[in-house]
Amino acid sequence: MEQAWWKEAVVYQIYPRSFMDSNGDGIGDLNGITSKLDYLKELGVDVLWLSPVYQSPNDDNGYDISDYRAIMEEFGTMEDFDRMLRGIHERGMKLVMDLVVNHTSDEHAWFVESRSARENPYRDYYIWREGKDGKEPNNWGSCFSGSAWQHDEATDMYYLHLFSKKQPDLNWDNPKVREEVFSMMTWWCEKGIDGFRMDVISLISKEPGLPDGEVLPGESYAVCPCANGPHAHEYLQEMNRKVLSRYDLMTVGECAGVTVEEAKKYASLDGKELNMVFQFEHVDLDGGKYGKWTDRRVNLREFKQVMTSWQTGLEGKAWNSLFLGNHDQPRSVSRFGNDAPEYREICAKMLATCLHMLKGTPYVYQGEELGMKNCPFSGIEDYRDIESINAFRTLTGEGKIAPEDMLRYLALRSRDNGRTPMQWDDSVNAGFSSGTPWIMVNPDYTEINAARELADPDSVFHYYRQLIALRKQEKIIVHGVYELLEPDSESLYVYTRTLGEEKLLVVCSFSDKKTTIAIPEEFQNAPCLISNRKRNYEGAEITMEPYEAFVLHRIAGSR
Ligand code: TEU
Ligand code: CA
Repeated sequence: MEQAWWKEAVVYQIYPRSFMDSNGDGIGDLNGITSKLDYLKELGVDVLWLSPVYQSPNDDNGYDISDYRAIMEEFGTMEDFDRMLRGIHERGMKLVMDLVVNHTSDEHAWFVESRSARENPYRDYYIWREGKDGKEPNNWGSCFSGSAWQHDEATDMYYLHLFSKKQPDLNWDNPKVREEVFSMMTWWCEKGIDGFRMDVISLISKEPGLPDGEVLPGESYAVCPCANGPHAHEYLQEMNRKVLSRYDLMTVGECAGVTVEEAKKYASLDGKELNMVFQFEHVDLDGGKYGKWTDRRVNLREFKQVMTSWQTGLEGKAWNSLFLGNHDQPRSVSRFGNDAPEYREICAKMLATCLHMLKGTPYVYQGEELGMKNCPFSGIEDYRDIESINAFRTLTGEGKIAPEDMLRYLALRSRDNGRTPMQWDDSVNAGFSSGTPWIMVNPDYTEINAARELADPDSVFHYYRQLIALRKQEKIIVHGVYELLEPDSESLYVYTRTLGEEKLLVVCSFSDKKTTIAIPEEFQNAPCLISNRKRNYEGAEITMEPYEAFVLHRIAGSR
């Protein structure tokens, strides 16, 4: 079994704006992160992935970078960064930065030059096209509503932006762009960082000729057909040769639209591109006519099918990342489980068991280890995310979704749910800030907060700490081969992991009803490795409580 530190690691994602505010301006910052490193060490995570901390006008909260070699003023200084990095390394942890190079901010010096004149040397750093019959060059839509093209008066041409119009796409077909990116990456590696999470890296190679996409019924624009473009792997192999292979890094590509087949290339074990990718099939299962803006629930059988296709599809060929939440998703206990008071904690532990016992590198999103849940936003004025605000304006403005329905969908699915301040204790603003937070604090912070959970050995926090510790103790959790059991069950997710003679049986109930399961003979009376309820798991049949989860461990050589 090919070992590597990034296979055995557990990664913790920090959204710096919402993690900890050290200077009372209501915005999280680097010194705030540094003040919480001991908390993260106690949790036991190995790697910290920071959402972008570079200079940015924050049109998309840092995913619109105006200077890759400077720290966002609101987050602090480069000295603060160096202090944080030292603190991370002193505690034996590693730092992964968020690499956002499919696009820059429109305030980046390159774009300021590029838009100034058609013959400017930086013109081809971006994707400029003439309009067609007085309209945009093609029918692609932006992920943040509207067209993916913005007309620019100065040179009477359009530029491409798959996200906001303040996020112009870089032209990766231009070797100068690739060299600029590789030299910037090297600059950060020389500072001692330990890896990159690569933002929408599957979109960097656009189809030559930028052909129209398919406009779905009821839609005004086509979903851009950019994922896994003709040169994506070529450019990543070049990046690997010129930068990644020269350092001991962990790399994860955020690959919108990636399939298992494509992932075998992006995350191939031959190390020619990246270590792993984020796939999105499991978090696209509850989409509808207008994408994520629905109140549909994930169907467990479909969820199991998707997770199984990735577990078995990459086995022996590539490495999986494992996540249920991040800064773009609603809170996992609300979305995949049940955040009602009587179920929230046991459900959060069940979801953690289900994810962390799979094969791959698990990602814990800030607050997930506390069982933080969706926030009771009320009016559109509570929202901060450009995706939420644009979607509300467009979908209600075009009469596609009624405002009261859209507010319901936003409360269920907006990215803002994962961006409310981290809940440290039951003091004002959950101990996040002595100022006015940039986004509302979830009022449940008096119940759900780190201080309370650190003091409660049965808390969600301590359950995550045990799960993370087990990954270090039991090689089978990292390397065991996955196999799905009970595929047709609508309420139970049951799977095994096998390493030589050793086996795990993982049983997770996604139901709010009691459920009975027959225990395979080879696991009857096997010791319980971890469970979210204290009880005896011996015998041929187990009747489970709602959202109960347990793991039985058949140790090599036992009967
Ligand atoms: O996300 C890309 C992406 O696919 C998201 O837009 C996701 O599909 C959507 O938010 C789900 O509703 C990355 C970053 O994670 C995101 O925060 C940025 O807004 C985006 O790229 C542009 O940089
Ligand atoms: Ca601050």
